[in-house]
Amino acid sequence: MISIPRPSRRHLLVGGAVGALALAATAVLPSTNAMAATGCAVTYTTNSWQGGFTANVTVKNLGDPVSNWTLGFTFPDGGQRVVQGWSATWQQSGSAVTARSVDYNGSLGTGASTSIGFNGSWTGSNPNPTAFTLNGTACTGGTGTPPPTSTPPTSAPPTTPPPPTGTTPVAINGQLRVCGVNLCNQYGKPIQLRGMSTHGLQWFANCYPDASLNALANDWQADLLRIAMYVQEQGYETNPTAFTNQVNALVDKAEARGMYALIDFHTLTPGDPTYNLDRAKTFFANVAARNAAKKNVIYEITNEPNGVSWSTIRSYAEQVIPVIRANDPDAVVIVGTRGWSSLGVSDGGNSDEVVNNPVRADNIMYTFHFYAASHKDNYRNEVQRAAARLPLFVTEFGTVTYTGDGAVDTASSNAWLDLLDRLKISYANWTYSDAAEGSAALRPGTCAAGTFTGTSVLTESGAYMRNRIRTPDNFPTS
Ligand code: IDC
Repeated sequence: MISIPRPSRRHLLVGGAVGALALAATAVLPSTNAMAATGCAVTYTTNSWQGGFTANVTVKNLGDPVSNWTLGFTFPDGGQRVVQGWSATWQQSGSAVTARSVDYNGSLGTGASTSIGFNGSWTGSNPNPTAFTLNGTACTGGTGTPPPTSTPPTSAPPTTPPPPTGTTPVAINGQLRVCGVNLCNQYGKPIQLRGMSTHGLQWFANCYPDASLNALANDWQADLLRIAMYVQEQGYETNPTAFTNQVNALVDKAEARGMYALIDFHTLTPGDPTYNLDRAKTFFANVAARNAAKKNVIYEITNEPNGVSWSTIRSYAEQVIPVIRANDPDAVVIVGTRGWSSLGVSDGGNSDEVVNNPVRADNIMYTFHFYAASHKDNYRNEVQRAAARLPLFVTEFGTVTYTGDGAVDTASSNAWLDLLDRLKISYANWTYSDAAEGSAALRPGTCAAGTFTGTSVLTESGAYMRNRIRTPDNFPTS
């Protein structure tokens, strides 16, 4: 390698990468080699379908270390739009797109790379952009000129998380985030979480002592506990502090057993989530601040909107999500959909309304619910169609009818769960409780008796679900 005299080295360090890049661009550095001293290399790959695409972008810093950065590029076709991004703050103005670094990937040492991406839409054609800038300077790729070894980067490059130290779902997968249409683990790999939902905490608090959660984590091998906190029906609205505490206690119990905790703001009647907007803001500000440091928490901001338009649900989401983000910036948030979280199907609609008018926030997923004996092929077909375009999470489903009662529909339940397994869509089954109804996993009287392990305490639905959930997860770590 030709050694390049760098008279302003001190200045370069003070100025950081922007200074270095600016100097390179104005040809202060001598020789043709200096012109090759580019600051960054970008790879941009897409997976495209009619009207939509996922873009994965890798940014490699070839200049001096940066502590925050902005990537810029221009879409070649005026019909291309960023719909939902991740791992950066995405903005689009006309055809110009910027992605600003977020906390965890803002520090990029020399030679370090980070991956970001987005889901987009297109109308005319969908060519990839070819020119990129990092902090305003063109990324011309290539190998660049590394800094002298005597001046090491001032901050370490972001590290790949070390191998897991435990075997629980949270120990392996760590902090989750949405990537493309999937839920991804700390290694950036798509995963599926399988678990159970509580029944209403106001009625079934005695179903969730330590012994019950031990059985769920160890005997059932569940990945996930959904904590169903009704807002009406003698729920949260009657005693916000007590219900908030009850939810937090269950978050801790799930965490202690390495399970994810899905905090469900269980609105049902009335179906318009904005009826509970102020309560939602108060509740989520509290639980998000209190649980911000935990890796096992996922927020479900409204259970089953009904009798209300998608635009109203979307507006609710865009008011509640910022409250969560302000307190817990990196957690996944799940947004209910029209028609009892049926993606609109139970109201005669479909997922196009969400795809065409997505919630303007990143790291979010959308809810789909079904009851296997009531909801069959037309719902399954829509889920399959939507899953290519939207990150979906089945936060609640039953093996029985939508009333929560009746017999297990084994054929439909199999068809559903096979589909969700294939698409890696996470799910929670209604309910891990001993309610006297077909959807409950535990036989009536189990919770009072206090023994939860094995199959003798299970209903038909419980035995079916335990078998499905107990099969190995094989979470990918590389
Ligand atoms: C049901 C319970 C039942 C309770 C009823 C009203 O199983 O014991 O009396 O709620 O609170 C949903 C809802 C969920 C329902 C469930 C079954 O999210 O709250 O639980 N269901 O009807 N959506 C579709 C079905």
